[in-house]
Formats: sequence, C-alpha cells, structure tokens
Amino acid sequence: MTDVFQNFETVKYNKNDHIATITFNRPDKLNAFSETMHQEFYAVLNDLVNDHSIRCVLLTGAGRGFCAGQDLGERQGNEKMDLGDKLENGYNKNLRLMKSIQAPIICAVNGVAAGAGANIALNCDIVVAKKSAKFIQAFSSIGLIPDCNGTWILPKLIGLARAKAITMLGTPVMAEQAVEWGMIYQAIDDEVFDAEVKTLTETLVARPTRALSFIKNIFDESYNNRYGEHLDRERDVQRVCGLSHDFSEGVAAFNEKRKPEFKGH
Ligand code: LHQ
Repeated sequence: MTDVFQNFETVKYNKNDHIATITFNRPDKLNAFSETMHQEFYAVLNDLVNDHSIRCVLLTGAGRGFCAGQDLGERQGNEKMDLGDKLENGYNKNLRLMKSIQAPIICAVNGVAAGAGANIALNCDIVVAKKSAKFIQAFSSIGLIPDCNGTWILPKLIGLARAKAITMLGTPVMAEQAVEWGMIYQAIDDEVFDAEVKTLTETLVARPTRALSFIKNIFDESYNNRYGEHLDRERDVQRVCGLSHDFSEGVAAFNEKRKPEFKGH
C-alpha cells in the first residue's frame, strides 16, 4: 500500500489476503460525507478498479454509525448549492466506480445508515447489518428526494408501496425489518457481527471471482433487457465463464469429491 492511503483521515483502507477493507472514518459525525471524504473514497475506489488481485471488498464504518449521508454542517447559512453538481462530482462518480470494481462488495452496516449513507449501502452486492442498525431515507425530512440511486434500487428491493412510504415519512427501518422486506441480506447479533462478517469475506474471497463479477452486474442488466435479449446475454456471459480456469476447477473438484481451489479467473 502506498503512503498516500495511510495518510487518509476520513477513509481507512487496508488490503490483506485478497480482501480490501474500506472504513468510513468520521465517527464523531456518524461518518457523514465531507468534501475530503468524497475525495478519499474516490481515490480508494479508483485503486480497487485497477487492482485485480482483490477478490472481496468490505465496506463498513468506524464507531457507532455506518454513514449519516451528506455532512449537513458543511452548508453555510442560506447559501444556495448546486446539489446536482455535488451528486455528479461526488456520490455518482463513486457509485459508478463501485459498479466497475471486479470483486463483490460486502457492506457491513455497523450502525445507523441515513440518507446517502443508506443508499450507498444498498448499492453494494451483499448487505448485512447489526441487529441494532437502522436504515433511514432521511432525504424528504430536509426537502430532498432520495439520491445515490435510492429511487432505482428501493422499489426493486422492497416494492413501490414500502419505498414510497418510508421515503415520504422518513421512517427508520430496523435491520430485522429490512431483512423481512428483502432490503438487505442478513441482520446479525451485535456481539457476533465482526466474526460473522469475517467469515463472509473469507467465504467470498475463495469463490470464483470472475463469475461473481458477472453476477454483480447481470441482474441489473436484466431490468433493461427484453426476455429474449437477456437469454442472449446469459448465453454470451456463460460462454466466457465456460472458458475460465475456475469452471474447469469447479467441475474437476466436484467429480473428484474435493474442495475446489478457485483462482478468480
Ligand atoms: C451529522 C450528520 C450529518 C453532519 C449526524 N451531517 N453531522 C444531501 C445534500 C447534498 C448533496 C446531495 O446528497 C445529499 C444526500 C443526503 O445524504 S441527504 C441526508 C443527510 N443526512 C441526514 O439528514 C441525516 C442527519 N442525521 C440524523 O438524522 C441523525 O444524526 C441520525 C438519525 C443519523 C442519528 O441520530 P443519533 O443517533 O441521535 O445521533 P446524533 O443526531 O446525535 O448525531 C451524532 C453526531 O453526528 C452529532 O454531532 P454532535 O457534534 O452534536 O455530537 C450530529 O450532528 C452528527 N451528525 N448526521 N448528516
């Protein structure tokens, strides 16, 4: 790792055994996004887009919160801001990079996830949360609509009725409720959260990364494709997977009744 990342203040970044861990690090502000945090997060994601040795990314937060969205303290008085510009040059740029990273991204929601923080989490590939954590679409409470693709992903995850109600009312959704609704994958007891997340990352890192990389995007693509087009897309992607080392290894391991040793390509 280069020194530049070690000097980061608002995002901690660590790479070890093919796992990259990104930790939002403004615990006093529940990891709300400052200008610096946008930039440091961008640099980290950009590094990951180019690092194909990484086979699992873990995103989490320091302290008692995951991320409280945009830092509302950075806005001075009644000064008008171009929020479109803020989105394009901050969150959207970073979300696009998150999609381009080959490895699956696990989001370990260690505490409250509000506003953009909630939707960054929901844009990850696998989302788990502490049972004590909650998700808040806080936007309408300050006169905004959900961003960070919240309006795209929420109705797909939990249906339009719930999506509209929780965003219009700003209702907090506890982790177990989020699981019941299909918003996230798992709610985990706080006491065993770190250990369970570690097991999850260790499981993913040993799986066939190239195939996971295709899985990461093909579900999203399905929303734009017609039925027949999508069959064609699956056929083309499966053709590529079929030529991979990991497919040969997976089949060989099955037939030899042993554990596969995937290399990620
Ligand atoms: C915060 C924040 C915060 C600064 C807690 N900022 N300090 C927006 C505009 C621009 C561009 C486009 O995108 C967006 C997207 C968005 O993200 S809009 C939504 C922004 N986020 C919110 O509206 C959430 C605001 N926060 C809260 O409602 C609460 O803090 C939650 C429900 C998250 C947590 O409540 P508590 O557990 O009671 O904690 P707290 O409120 O006491 O917060 C602890 C500290 O964190 C406190 O600082 P202090 O110095 O008083 O201890 C808060 O001021 C600070 N903090 N969120 N977004």
